[in-house]
Amino acid sequence: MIKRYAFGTPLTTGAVVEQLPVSAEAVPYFGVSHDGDAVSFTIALDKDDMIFGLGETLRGINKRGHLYRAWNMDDFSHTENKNGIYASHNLLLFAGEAKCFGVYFDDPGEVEFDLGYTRMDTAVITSKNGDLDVYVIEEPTLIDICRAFRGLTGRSYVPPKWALGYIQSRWGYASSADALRIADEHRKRHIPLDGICMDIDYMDDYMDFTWGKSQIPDMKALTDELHDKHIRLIPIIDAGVKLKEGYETYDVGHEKGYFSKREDGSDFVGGVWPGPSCFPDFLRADVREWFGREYHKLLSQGVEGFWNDMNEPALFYSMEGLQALKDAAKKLLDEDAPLPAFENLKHIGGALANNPEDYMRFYHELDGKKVRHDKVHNLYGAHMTQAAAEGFKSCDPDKRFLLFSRSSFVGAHRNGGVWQGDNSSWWSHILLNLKMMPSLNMAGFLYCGADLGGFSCDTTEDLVLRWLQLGVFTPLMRNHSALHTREQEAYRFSCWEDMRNILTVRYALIPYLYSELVKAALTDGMMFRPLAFDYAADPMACRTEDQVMLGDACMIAPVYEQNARGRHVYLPEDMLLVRLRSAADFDLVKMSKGHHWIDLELNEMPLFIRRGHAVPFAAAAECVDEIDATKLTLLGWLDGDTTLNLYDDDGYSAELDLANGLHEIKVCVRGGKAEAAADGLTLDASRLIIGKD
Ligand code: MIG
Repeated sequence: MIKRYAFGTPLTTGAVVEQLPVSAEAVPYFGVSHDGDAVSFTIALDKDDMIFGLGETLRGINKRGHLYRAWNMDDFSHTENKNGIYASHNLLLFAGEAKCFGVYFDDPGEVEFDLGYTRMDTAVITSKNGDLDVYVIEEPTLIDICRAFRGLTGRSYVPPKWALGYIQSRWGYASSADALRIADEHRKRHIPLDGICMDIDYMDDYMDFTWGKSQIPDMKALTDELHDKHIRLIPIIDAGVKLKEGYETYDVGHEKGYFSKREDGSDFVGGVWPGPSCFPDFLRADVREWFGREYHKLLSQGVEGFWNDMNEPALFYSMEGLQALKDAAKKLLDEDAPLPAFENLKHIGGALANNPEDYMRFYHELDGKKVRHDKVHNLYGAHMTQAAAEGFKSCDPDKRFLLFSRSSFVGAHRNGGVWQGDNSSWWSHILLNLKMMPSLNMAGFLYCGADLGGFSCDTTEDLVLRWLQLGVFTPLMRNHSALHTREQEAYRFSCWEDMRNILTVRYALIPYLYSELVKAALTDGMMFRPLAFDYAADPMACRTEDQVMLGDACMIAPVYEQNARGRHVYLPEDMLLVRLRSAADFDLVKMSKGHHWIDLELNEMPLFIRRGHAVPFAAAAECVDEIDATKLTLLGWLDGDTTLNLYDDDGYSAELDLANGLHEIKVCVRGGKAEAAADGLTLDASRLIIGKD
């Protein structure tokens, strides 16, 4: 059951698809207090209460004990002290002896979540503007709460099936030659690959929807050539549009008044990669329609997927900020006492990017009214995602396209996926990647993943290999790194064959992963779940955060420490350990509920299958197109008969509907023999362990 409570004058955020009447009662669970415009919601916490949610944020799955802030921000250093990163997913789930409910704060502006930070026994959520809807969700279990939340906010985006393949990316890939070389280096070693991302340097002078003709003389020829190799090109699009007369996107945007404006009606100009740039007012439907159609310029060249970046929006500087910096520099040059002037210059320089004051310098139009940017700041990226998705639809309504964004808000999960932004090549960030997956799923984002191998800093071979062993399970499986860092394509390393072998596991699992992704979308379910969601009565499971549930049948527990040759796992029930070296090389170990040490050499990764469940495994393939989903091996530890439902379709039709293209294959196992209720499917049950012992 969901109830809506309104405070101030709520703005339309686009998060919710079902309009509920406003309840006349007082909001339950929370004490409400006002301070100027701000409104706070306070709740006492019992000693063992847990708090889940907040989607894409740092730190643990259980969010209790820290201060978080919904304020989308381009932050490339994901350290423990940070209160927020690129997204605002204002959903909380309270779980404890006397609590089991969810609450969603539908507020497009700044919201602070003090979750037992100021006082360990109290949570206080504060909306700075005080204009918001609060939805309280009461259901018997945490999974049901998330399901009800998705009923409220709409069905999750599902990418084309090829987007579950391995994607290679790097800041610096700029030309046809780069893309073809990457393709070739993978193909010649039989390292699987389905996509190559192009970063900002492919553009002509960082102008969206253009490409440098010297780097890419013929875009269509490039996408065709890659397509023949079953590889897709995935270009980046940034939020800022270069201010340059004669550049079509700018000229049209300027003439039609599509850019966000200052108080005086002139275009707001901020500095990003292209230099002085304008920012489309994505909150307006006509602007989204126009910007969405701009994507056709690349779609018509054979592009089928994009990543949208810098859409918090990131601002390197404003014209005012730049002027202040210049003045401070001049002062330093002119003055005799360099120290204070230098400190001042440093301070101004440090505050130049993403400065809160700059977000008060421009306006949007929302519901026909002028709103200052900071009041709706967290919507910008989500509305850019919507613009792109609408553009894909206006190009080809029958086709699914790949889209993932850096910034997001609840609602964007209907139109695209997200990547987890600029992580670092640190071991702790494998764990961060893992912990963020279920939290993102709670908020509705199913297609997600982190930069495998780490974005900033120089990586190491073993870090890439261990990280790929987690990436095998994340729907977005992309190796990405920053300019000037150590190159980290799989083929660069002495252990590249181990990396290739691990990638074969991914392709073997794609029928299962795709099926679970589709199932989660169709049933408003979660593909990744904290153990606390599945084993709420098991206190050990509730406190385990370095293992997560994956789909109906599996649990994953990656190694995330350098030089470790295994790890501790807690099994909340009997499970089959599949210790994998490749799609064809693995061993099966029956394990009982409880604590275990699992040996895992550097080239080995674990997958746990719940007793009584089976997982389909395909033969190794080098691209998604070549996966043979008609011949599946079943892995599992079965006591008796079991049934598994596999969802499949052509992988690119827009219709995601059981009555239309999508089909469910029922696989029944009876007395060790597998039968499929589908023509042309061959099942090999020789890897099933049947028996009660
Ligand atoms: O200011 O396009 O998160 O993935 O490689 C950095 C360059 C801009 C940030 C993205 C990152 C991308 C980078 N971008």
